[in-house]
Amino acid sequence: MLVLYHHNISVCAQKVRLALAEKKLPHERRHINLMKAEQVSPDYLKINPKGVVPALVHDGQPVTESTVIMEYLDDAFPERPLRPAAPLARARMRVWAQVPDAALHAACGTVTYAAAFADQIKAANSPAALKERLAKLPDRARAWRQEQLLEKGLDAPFVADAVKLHDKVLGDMEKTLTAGAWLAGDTFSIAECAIAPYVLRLDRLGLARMWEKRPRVADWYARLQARPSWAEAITAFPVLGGGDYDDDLKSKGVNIWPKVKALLAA
Ligand SMILES: N[C@@H](CCC(=O)N[C@@H](CS)C(=O)NCC(=O)O)C(=O)O
Repeated sequence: MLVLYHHNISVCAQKVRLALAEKKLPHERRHINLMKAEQVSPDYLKINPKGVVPALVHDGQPVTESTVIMEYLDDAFPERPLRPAAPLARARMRVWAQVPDAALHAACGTVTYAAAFADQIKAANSPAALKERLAKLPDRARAWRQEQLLEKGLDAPFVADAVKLHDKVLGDMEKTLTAGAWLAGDTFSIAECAIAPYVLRLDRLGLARMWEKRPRVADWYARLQARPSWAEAITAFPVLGGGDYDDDLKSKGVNIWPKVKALLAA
């Protein structure tokens, strides 16, 4: 039996949900409320000692790290493979899959926190509760970044680099997609599952203009959204609101594009 511990709008959980949907693997899901810090509860830390989602439990055995989970699923359930068979295409897939792990994920956290989550977290916690929350995070560098973002929002010193990294990745995608329909070549792969949630996040933050002059990225994103896996893994999991994270900036009329545009130009 497969059990996925996840969160509706977590990019890393979206990666794994896309992989599960593409592979058509039946599974149970347990939602971890990140706003309520359930990810650092003693019970969850036994499953994922890093205190983050997702975690997959397969027949009682936990597997963590979204990229590792996707490859694990492909190893454990070879039907409907998500890795190209040719070694070179597979290597390219892995290079894309490690883009979030190398830096994009932290950059995405930075932009989302600065733009949306910081205010929500501050509204939901007293200063003492905030301090306690940060103290519980196992990753101290992450805790430091969150502290800065809570204090300074989009003016935190590392926000510009985070925005520029997203821009660079979009540029790399545009270039890569001249060679094939998908990031690792001619077939949909783990590379798509790994990168799509980050493009979706920019979209949800009202930053789709970052690819308005990147037609291949726009086309790739549209093709992903047309796949049945998108409905199953993404659209079926709406923003929760009501005491959980809410990244629905667009509907709230918040517009960070002018600030992001200025950061990109600086
Ligand atoms: N490298 C990990 C990163 C996991 C991660 O950072 N997950 C985020 C959600 S996307 C999380 O659980 N954050 C908890 C928090 O904000 O404290 C993976 O790929 O699984």
